[in-house]
Amino acid sequence: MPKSLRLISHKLCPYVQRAVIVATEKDIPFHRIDIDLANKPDWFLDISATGKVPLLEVTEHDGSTRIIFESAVIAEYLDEIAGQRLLPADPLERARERAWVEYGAQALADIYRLYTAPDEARFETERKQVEAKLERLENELSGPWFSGDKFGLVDAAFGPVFRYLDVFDWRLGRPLIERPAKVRAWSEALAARPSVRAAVGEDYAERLIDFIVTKNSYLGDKLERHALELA
Ligand SMILES: N[C@@H](CCC(=O)N[C@@H](CS)C(=O)NCC(=O)O)C(=O)O
Repeated sequence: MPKSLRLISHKLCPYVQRAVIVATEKDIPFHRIDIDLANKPDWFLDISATGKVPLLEVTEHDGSTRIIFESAVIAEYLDEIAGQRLLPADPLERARERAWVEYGAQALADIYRLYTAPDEARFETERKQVEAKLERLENELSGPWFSGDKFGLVDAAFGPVFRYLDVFDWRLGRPLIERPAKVRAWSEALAARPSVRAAVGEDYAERLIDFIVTKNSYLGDKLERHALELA
């Protein structure tokens, strides 16, 4: 284990959540620093190759530091430095899980397009795209976790995906996208998992809705109007 870890983060970033979930699952201590991505600090730009979070700053016992970026890479690094591996030992199983972690990143990109879609037609196209992704997952899922009895990196990757959908459903008071049965059970298990819950602050849902409302999108408008109706 290195001497210390600093995770450069953002309060809403789903990719940050992946790293936090893995560190929590593995009982790895780390210090989280949330930055403002709309006003990135110079010290962050100096150490970041891509200008994106998460960044993991690793300080070794000799005082040297290294910066690791890309959430999937950070998650695997965290998996390797402590405790029992979340990634399976078998190379083919490992490859399969890495591929589904990437599928999770594609689902996040779909959800970004969904909540920024400017009009109903685009929104509907994006909604169908997310729906199709969930249907495909239904056939791959073992349950209770993605690969069976053991929580793994694919589970960590999908915690933030379902968190988005849970917030939308909660605010709208109905499912925005119907989840197939196994996917529904999986997403409920993820929502109850302590590591997944602890990856965001108490005010995450409100903060996310406020952020989406600033996008002036079709969904942002719906979320805002619903909030006004509830008030
Ligand atoms: N592929 C990257 C994606 C990270 C990413 O897109 N982070 C967003 C926040 S959720 C970011 O830092 N955006 C700032 C920017 O692009 O300027 C990963 O998996 O770590």
